[in-house]
Amino acid sequence: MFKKILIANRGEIAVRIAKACRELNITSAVIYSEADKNSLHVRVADEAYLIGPAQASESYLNISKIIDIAKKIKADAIHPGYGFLSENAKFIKAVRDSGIEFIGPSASSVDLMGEKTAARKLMSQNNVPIVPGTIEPIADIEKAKQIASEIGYPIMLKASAGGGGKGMRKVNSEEEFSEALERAQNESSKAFGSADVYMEKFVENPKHIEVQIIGDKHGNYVHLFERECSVQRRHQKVVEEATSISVDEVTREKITKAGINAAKACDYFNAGTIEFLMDKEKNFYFLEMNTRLQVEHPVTELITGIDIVKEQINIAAGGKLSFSQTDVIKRGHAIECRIYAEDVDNNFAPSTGKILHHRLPSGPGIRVDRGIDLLTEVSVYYDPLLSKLTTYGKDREEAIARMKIALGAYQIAGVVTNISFLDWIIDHPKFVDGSFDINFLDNEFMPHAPYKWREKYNEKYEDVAAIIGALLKNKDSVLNVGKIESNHTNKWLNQLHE
Ligand code: MV4
Repeated sequence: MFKKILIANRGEIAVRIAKACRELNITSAVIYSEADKNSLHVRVADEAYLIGPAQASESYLNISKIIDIAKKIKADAIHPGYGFLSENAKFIKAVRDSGIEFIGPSASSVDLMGEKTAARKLMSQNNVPIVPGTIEPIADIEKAKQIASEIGYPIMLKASAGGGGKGMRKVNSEEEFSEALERAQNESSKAFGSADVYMEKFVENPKHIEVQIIGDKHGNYVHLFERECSVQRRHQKVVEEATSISVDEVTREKITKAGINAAKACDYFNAGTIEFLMDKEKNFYFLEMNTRLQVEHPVTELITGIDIVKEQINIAAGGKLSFSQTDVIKRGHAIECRIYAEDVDNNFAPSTGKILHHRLPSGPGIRVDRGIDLLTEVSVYYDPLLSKLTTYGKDREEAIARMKIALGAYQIAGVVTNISFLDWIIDHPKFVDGSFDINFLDNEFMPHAPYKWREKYNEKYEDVAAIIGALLKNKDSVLNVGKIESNHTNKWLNQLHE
């Protein structure tokens, strides 16, 4: 087993990985930028090394500096977390070439899955359903129009080198096709350095369902069921669940099998995720594979009892999966809410500042994965994810009930957060009955309409804030506030600190 792991990341995921290291008796080391001196990952890890200025290119994305530090401190392995360099095949090669293990898949798996047409081709050959469309990039416009009319409009044009929603274009009719293709190719070549574009049938109002798999270096594969990730905004997930209320047992059997097939097809080792679109008839289609640990892994951990990060480390060290498929039992339901530093009322603009007050919810079935601590600076340089609030229950109703309590009790002062927005989602009839799809937030959340959600949510919380404010006029410490069940005291707490 490794003696020391360098965590090449920041925020909540760096904290999460450091905790796995501690359990495994592995020394954890982190890098941090000048903007992150007071970040929680620096406080939690056994060792912390300043890497450079705030700009990610000078710090968390700087391959040679990261490898230099890893060598200097004699780290056996590097864990990349998610984002940053986690799916960078050049980085993976550079790490392994310098004699350090990369806690993740082979560079070739990452390369293969990064090229979307190659991935579609491989999946279609390995019993993984893909969205009907082309396998090769579009070369001949007349032939492409022919194919489009056969699969039927609307269709989607997607960049072969794209992904995650970047470089996509919907085409509604043949009249739009030529111009749309030209634009898609232009954009793709500017954004990704490749003009290759392919075509898929447009799937109407689907759900985003993804399958968690883990493979080791000995050819063993397991799945850890699916996650429901349809509640998202501009390709940023907001609420995730394990499992999905819309996946029945028959579909679960099929989609998890497809996930395993996908992993085997690219000789994958490490934890990985296969994304699917699922339509109203429960047909599902491969979208892409994420070759990394994902933000939403806690919901899967809670329903299976498996520590995905510890498994990743064990697998990278050459170990076999510590369990087999028959050991994986789904129990209960879990929901994750992403707490972002953003101002929902101001078109979700990022909110920056210093964390002045931070009170965590607690109680049965409540887990918080956080990257912030008192006095942590939330800057413009990085993702605005502050923490992840995950609740577990014996069933979905219990997980929802606990989420409502936990959101109400969560207090953060110093930055504006999306907590009341999350509360609105969890309370929404379409969330509760499971009828939501990927268009849920676009269709239901209308900040410029009659502010329905604000009347109900913000005003309620402003009342609470006023009461707390009155109670605190005697300048008691914020730590002795007593019974606060609402995060919406935040406005008031900010004033107190000023
Ligand atoms: C689609 C689609 C509809 N039809 N492909 C967006 C992210 C990228 N991974 C794929 N995406 C989509 N591909 C076809 N053929 C709709 C989306 C899509 C979406 C998918 C998952 C989650 C949220 C989404 C939001 C808008 C569009």
